[in-house]
Amino acid sequence: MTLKIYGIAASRASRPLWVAHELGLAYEHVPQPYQGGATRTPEFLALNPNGHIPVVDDNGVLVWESMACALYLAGRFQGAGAESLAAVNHAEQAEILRWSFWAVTECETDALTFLMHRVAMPPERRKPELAVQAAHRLLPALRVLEQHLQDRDHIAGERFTVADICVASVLAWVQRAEAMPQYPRLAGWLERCLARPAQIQVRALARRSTPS
Ligand SMILES: N[C@@H](CCC(=O)N[C@@H](CS)C(=O)NCC(=O)O)C(=O)O
Repeated sequence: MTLKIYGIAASRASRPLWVAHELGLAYEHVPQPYQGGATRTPEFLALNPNGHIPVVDDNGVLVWESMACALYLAGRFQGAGAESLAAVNHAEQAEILRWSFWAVTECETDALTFLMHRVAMPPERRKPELAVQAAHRLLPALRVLEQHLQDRDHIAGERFTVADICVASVLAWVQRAEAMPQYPRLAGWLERCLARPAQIQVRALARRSTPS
């Protein structure tokens, strides 16, 4: 098999994995862990010198940075019988790029802080006030997306695209934030994204890779 996706699904590797499942791609999943220095071996650093997952290896074409991996796969592959996840014109491309970059630059840091201090870290290490502050800082950005979604069901174009994956994969981390009900269009869109079969499959993979 020539397409490989490195990274356990309970990580940002879920982004390219989500694209692969939406498109029904044949790929090899290498469930590379990231804890305990696992991404700092010479072998892994040859794939990604930053020492992070995910990495996509498309027959020797190496892609790292999770959003780049998702955007690359969506542009490179068309699913059998599936509608394209990639842009079909320049206007859609502009939407896909701007919202994907928006998710990582305007939302990801605070969304991750919220996730870690509200949900993911062991309770004794959580600082609840950090989760509250991060959620508060996110409000203006969430308001921008709420307005964008007022008269549309998807982030870009008239259908589900890779932009929905890039943005939903970040905002999933704050799905349970108290402020969400203030943003009903965003909350409804996020719920629909996370209910997609491909996303459910990736979450099942993630559960298998998370020690209980
Ligand atoms: N901006 C990068 C961040 C990648 C990243 O930090 N990945 C984490 C897992 S979600 C990782 O590999 N951490 C291991 C480490 O930094 O040593 C991306 O989006 O791909």
